[in-house]
Amino acid sequence: MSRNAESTAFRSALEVIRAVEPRVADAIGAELTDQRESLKLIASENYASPATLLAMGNWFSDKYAEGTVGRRFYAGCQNVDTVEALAAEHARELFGAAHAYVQPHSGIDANLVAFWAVLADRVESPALKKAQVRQVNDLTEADWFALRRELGNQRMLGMSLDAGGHLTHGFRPNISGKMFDQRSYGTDPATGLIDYDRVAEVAREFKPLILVGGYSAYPRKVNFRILREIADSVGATFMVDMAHFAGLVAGKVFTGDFDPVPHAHIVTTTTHKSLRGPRGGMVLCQPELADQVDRGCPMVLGGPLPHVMAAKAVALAEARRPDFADYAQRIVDNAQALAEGLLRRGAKLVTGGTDNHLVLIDVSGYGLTGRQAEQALLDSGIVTNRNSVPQDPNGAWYTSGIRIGTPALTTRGLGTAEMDQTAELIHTVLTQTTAGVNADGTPSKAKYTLDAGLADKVARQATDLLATHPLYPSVDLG
Ligand code: DSN
Repeated sequence: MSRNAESTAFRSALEVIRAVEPRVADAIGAELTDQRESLKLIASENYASPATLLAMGNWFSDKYAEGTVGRRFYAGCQNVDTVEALAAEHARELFGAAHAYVQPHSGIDANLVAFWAVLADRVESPALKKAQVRQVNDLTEADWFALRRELGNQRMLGMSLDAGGHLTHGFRPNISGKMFDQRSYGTDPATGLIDYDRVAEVAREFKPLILVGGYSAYPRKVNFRILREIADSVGATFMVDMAHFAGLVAGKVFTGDFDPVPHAHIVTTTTHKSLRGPRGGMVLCQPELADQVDRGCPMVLGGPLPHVMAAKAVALAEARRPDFADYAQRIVDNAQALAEGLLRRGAKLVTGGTDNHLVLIDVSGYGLTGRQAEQALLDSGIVTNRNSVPQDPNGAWYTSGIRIGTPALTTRGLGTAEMDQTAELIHTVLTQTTAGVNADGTPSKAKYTLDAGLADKVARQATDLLATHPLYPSVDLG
């Protein structure tokens, strides 16, 4: 594909949009400028390819396609069938999965599909069988009432939020916490690592229906073979949410015990993080859960988004190319170089380093909360997000951590030498930021002081660092 064709495609699209609502065209253009000029270290973000982006902007968006390939509730879905089948085929081949469901609109949706597939398989199906009926509509009122109570009375065991687990793994502010009786496993306070013996102990006591593996802020590999053994020992279904590290699985950086697909009954992911696809979700599963997973829409999902499934097919085809494995390895090399650069400069890192795409800095070592550090870094052109650390004294809003990740900068082509320079910029900002005080003299968790001249200087250095690695070099908006 010539650079010229990509430039023309985006320029023409903006021209068409500008004729209707110029402020939207301006905002799209401004977003490209902002992304080009900032050091994007948000661990869950990336830059999708022009082909992936363009696959989303078309008339597939106009089509309703409830159902699955070849079994739709609407006529005229032959082209949607083509892209959905392609996306699923690429996903199965890429991950070595028996079944792939590519309709979820997000990671939360993918997890909901998975939870309800397991509930249907483990709770609903046995109830239907016992009542000798084929579907829920055939149950008596009394049996339906009993089944609803049973569905709402199940247990889930997942990683605790402050150890790096995710809100959708059974925490109360999320629907999963209202659906399940939830318990958490944390990490060893001395090492910050998952203590598998402790997970086994909690599983034995709690006897969950679902054991969830996976994280959004744990900087280490997880041994999924051991978690599967624990799940089997208590009769739990083993689910893994690999949203953060799907790219590392796709790129064969995580193999054997660290690849969740051969070990889990069901695996969920987003497609836009390290996997570098469009914003969306996906479920992979063993054959016995396939029928239930395919009921995701209308069970918990609104109509599928065919334009996004088209983009998933494009991005998954890209991830099957040999150069994706090289990309995935560079993500980890960069994260490790960033971690080493920070450690050398005196930063305190959760678990003391990283095996994956992310690094969690405990900014209490700088006398700051996560919120103060996040804002000071943002003032300096460095985009990160605050995150809890294990046993965080500052809670989930202010936090004591900054989570940084390398998938996006690696896509831009930055390497380990630039990661060391990035560590220097982060260290400079965090050592020069001072926590503020409230009007009553108490320490503030939000206010901070950072010399504006220094912030500008770091922002310029960040832009210089990025200058040799232009973002979307093929796209010139003129
Ligand atoms: N928003 C994603 C993240 O940042 O980890 C998942 O919740």
